[in-house]
Amino acid sequence: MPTKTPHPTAPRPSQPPPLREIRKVLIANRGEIALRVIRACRELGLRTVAVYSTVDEHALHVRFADEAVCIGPGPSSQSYLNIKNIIAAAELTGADAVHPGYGFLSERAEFAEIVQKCKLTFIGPDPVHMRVMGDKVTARQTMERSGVPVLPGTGVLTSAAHAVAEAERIGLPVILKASAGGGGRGMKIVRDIKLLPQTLQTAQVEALKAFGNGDMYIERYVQSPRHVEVQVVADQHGNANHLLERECSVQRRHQKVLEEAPCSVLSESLRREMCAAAVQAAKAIGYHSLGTIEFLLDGDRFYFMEMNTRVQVEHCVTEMITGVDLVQEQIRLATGEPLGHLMREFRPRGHAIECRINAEDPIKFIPQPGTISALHFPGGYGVRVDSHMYQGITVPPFYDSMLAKLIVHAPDRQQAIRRMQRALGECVIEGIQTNIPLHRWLLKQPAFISGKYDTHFLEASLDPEAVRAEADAEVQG
Ligand code: MV4
Repeated sequence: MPTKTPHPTAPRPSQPPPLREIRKVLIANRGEIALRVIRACRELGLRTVAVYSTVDEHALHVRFADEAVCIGPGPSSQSYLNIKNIIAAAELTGADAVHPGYGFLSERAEFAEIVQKCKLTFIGPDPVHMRVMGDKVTARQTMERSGVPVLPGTGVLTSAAHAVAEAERIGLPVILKASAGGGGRGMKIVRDIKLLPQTLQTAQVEALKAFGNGDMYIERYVQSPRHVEVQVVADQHGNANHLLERECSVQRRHQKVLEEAPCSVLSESLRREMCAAAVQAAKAIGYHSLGTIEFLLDGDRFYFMEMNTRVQVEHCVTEMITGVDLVQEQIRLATGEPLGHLMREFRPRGHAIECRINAEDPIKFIPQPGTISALHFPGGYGVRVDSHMYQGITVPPFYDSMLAKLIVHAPDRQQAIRRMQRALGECVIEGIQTNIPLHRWLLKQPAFISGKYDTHFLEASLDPEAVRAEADAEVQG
C-alpha cells in the first residue's frame, strides 16, 4: 500500500476547492449493498471497514472488507441501528468516512449529524436536506414554491373540519398521508367525505405510533398512476444533473418487485420535462450527493411525490443504461469534487431490468429464512447479479428478505425481457423458497410485455395458480 492513497478519480478539467480526503470507509450496512459499496471502494483504492451483527459473522461483507468489527446481536436495533457502536467501530479502525447504504440509518439526519460531529465524512447529503425531504409536508411546500409540479393538496391538517373543507375544495377521492411517513407508509385513501373525520383520526393515531408524529396532509388521489423516478446527482459547487429515469410501478404493498430503465411510456419531450423538474428540485434545496426524485405519472402529467436522499436498491438499472458507477460517484461527490463528466447529457443506452429475488413464499409472500443448500447464479452477456449469497449460508430472520438482484441489459426492452427470462431459467437456489416463480410469471404477462401497466398491475392481476404452475415447472426443469 502506498502511504498516501491516490485521489479516487482521473484529473478533472477545472481545479476544485480543497477536498476532504477519504482513505478508509466504514460501511454501516450489510447484505448486497454492503458488498456493492466495498466493491466501489476497492476500485477507488480506498480501504474498507465492515460492521456486522453476531448472526452475520460469516457474511460476505465481513470477508470482502479489509477489516470488520462486530457491533451487536442479531436484532437491527442492537447492531445495524446502533449508532454508538457504529461510531465506536469507526474510531477504533481509524475510518474517515461512513457509507450508510440504503435502509437502516441511511435517511436518519441525526446519524449523519453525529458522523459529521465525529469529524467523519458522511457519504450522502447534508443532514439539513435529509430533514427537509424527510418531512413530506415541508418537501411538498418547498417543491411547490420552486415550481416543481405537485398535486393539489394541503399543509398539515389542523382539525377534522379543516380536512373536510380542504377535501371538498380538492375533490374526491383524496389521499391522507403522514408527514413523517413516506414510501407508502401511513397512507389512507378517502372516497366518501363522511368517512374522512374517522379516517383522519385513525390515521393520526397510527402515524403517532409508527413515526412519533401524527401530522397528516391531504392530496388529490391519482387512481392509476405509474411510479417513475429520476436519478439526480449534485455537487457542493451548485451543479446538478440527472441520469435519466427508472420505472418502478411493479410493486406489491409498496415493496418494489421489478424495476426498469428507461420508462417505456415516456415520450422524449416528457422525459426532458420530468428530468428537468428533478434537477430543479435538487437545485431548489442546494442538494449535494446522489438522490432520487419520485414522481407519479398520470397520463402525460407528472407530480412530485418524494425525494430519496440515499442510493437506492434499483440504482443498478441506471448504471447499466448510463455506464456510470453511481456508488463511486457518490463517494467522489462526498469528498467535494465537482460533477465533472457527470454534467454531460445522458441518453438511454439500451434497456435494463432488475428482478429482486427474495427469500419468500412466492404465493403468500411470507419471508423464508433458512439455509441455502445449492446455489447457482446466471451469467453470460448482459447479465449482472448483485448478491451476498453463497452455498451453505443461513439467511437470518432479522433482516430484509432480498437475496439477490438479477439485472439484465440489452439493446431494447423486448430483448431485455428475453434475456431476463433466460437468466431466471439458469438460476438455482435450493433449500429456501424464493419469488423466482413470481418473476417468471410476471415476465410473461401481456400487460408487462406491452409496457402498459400501472402501480396496481401486480396486485390486481396476481394469479396464485399460475405462479404455482411456474414453481412446479421449475422443479421439473
Ligand atoms: C399517491 C398515489 C396516488 N395519489 N399519492 C406510494 C408511495 C409514495 N411514494 C407515494 N405513493 C403514492 N402516492 C397520490 N396523491 C399513489 C401512490 C402509490 C400507490 C398507492 C397505492 C398503492 C400502491 C401504490 C404504489 C405506488 C404509489
